[in-house]
Amino acid sequence: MSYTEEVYARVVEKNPGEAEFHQAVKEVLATIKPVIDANEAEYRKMAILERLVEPERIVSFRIPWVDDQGQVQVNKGYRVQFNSAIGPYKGGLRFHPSVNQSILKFLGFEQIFKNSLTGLPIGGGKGGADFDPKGKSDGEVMRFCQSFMTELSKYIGADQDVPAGDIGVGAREIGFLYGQYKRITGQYEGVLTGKGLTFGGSLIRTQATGYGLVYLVNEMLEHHKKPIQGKTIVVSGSGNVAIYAVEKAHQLGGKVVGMSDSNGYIHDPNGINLDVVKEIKEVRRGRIKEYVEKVPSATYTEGKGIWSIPCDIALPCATQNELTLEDAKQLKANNCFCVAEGANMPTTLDATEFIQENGILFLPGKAANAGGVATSALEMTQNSMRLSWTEQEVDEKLHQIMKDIFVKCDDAAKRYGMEGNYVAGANIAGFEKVINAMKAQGIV
Ligand code: NDP
Ligand code: 2IT
Repeated sequence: MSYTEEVYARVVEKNPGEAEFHQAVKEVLATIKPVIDANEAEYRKMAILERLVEPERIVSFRIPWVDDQGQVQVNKGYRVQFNSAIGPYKGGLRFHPSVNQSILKFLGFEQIFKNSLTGLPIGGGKGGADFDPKGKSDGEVMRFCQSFMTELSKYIGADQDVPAGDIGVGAREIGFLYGQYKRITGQYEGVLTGKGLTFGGSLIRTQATGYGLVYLVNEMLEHHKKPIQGKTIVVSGSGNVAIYAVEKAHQLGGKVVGMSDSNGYIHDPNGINLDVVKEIKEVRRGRIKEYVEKVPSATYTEGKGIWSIPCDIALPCATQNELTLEDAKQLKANNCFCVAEGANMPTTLDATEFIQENGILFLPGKAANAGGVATSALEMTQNSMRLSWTEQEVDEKLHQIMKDIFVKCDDAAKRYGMEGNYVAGANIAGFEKVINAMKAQGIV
């Protein structure tokens, strides 16, 4: 058995039941194998891979809070501090009923390589809770966030671990979390990113993941001489990442015809009216099906199936494993030529394989959604300098970072004879920097 296969087998054995974590490790180890094989004796002796797949620390904790009826509720919270070789732990917090240790470990593991690719000094981490913000009052969300932060505050800090948003954690939650951190510690510091603009947030952070995704898609398509203008696009989800992916796609001349939420999807052949989506989702926290009440040209379908809408470009921006092999076959049958992951690991492994084998251009989430965390790192920089850059400055920096990420992925793939395989390129380029830093810092 090769070193990568041995380590993968051990990960499965030592982390039973953690299917998402196994999946993320499997993909990375399979694609960095040529790098490992070239340095096998040294890496084995230093147990490089064994250290890479083991989080530096995981904390899990009880979160008691009182709901609007006076009933005490208890949730479970976590922070996975995966790897600090290149900077303080950095990564989002997810509040969703499905949250468990496996999901947060997969997300934390992915974050190591993503953050490395940004070129900025940030390590990998992720956290969250099995709390469902849906249907909760603002008061309930605030009390939950305060209880969550009361415990989490012991483990984070501006130079230690800097959380941000993810599914179910947006500006409202970050505000409540920040207020409680400040109250407990007395520190007005850049300990969270995605903050409001009046208390240390960065312009463009809200838009950054979606914008960055489309910047990278555009970069790749220009490289392959297939401009985004006039292309039909489907974007799953209708949260933070999806909304700003649609906005940037429209600005660059694409036409988005489908969006979704966990209940179903809309198809609007005239092109999605994003103002209507924003009003439903950002203002009223409503459901995507309400779109058809405002826009008669659109149809709503309950359940899964968004990938059956014919498109040139598919941008999964909702959640892990939402695009399956069957979906990939459907996309291929409809002549889709590009899939780029706005979400983390939205494409199953067999679907990714099918997509790549069938000549569909594919950008993995580690590269494609890195604009969010990159802009978070720019927020950290501004907080440390105690100043705020303009919208244009941040947007230009984001755009340049995404261009650089494309070059890194493209170069790394070429170096190992896998031109056009951006999954391998992203994993190898991300891995090389982290390993270099780990080796230099001794056995830690
Ligand atoms: P939001 O909470 O803003 O939106 C999530 C969207 O995905 C909603 O439309 C939601 O529908 C849908 N969704 C969530 N879970 C499921 C599910 N199990 N099945 C079907 N649909 C689902 O989150 P974000 O937009 O921030 O995050 C989306 C993805 O992007 C995640 O994978 C996240 O990890 C990733 N990401 C986010 C970044 C960020 O900066 N926010 C940065 C990089 C990656 P519903 O409302 O019905 O639940
Ligand atoms: O998955 C991700 O990269 C995020 N949710 C954003 C993390 C961050 O620290 O901005």
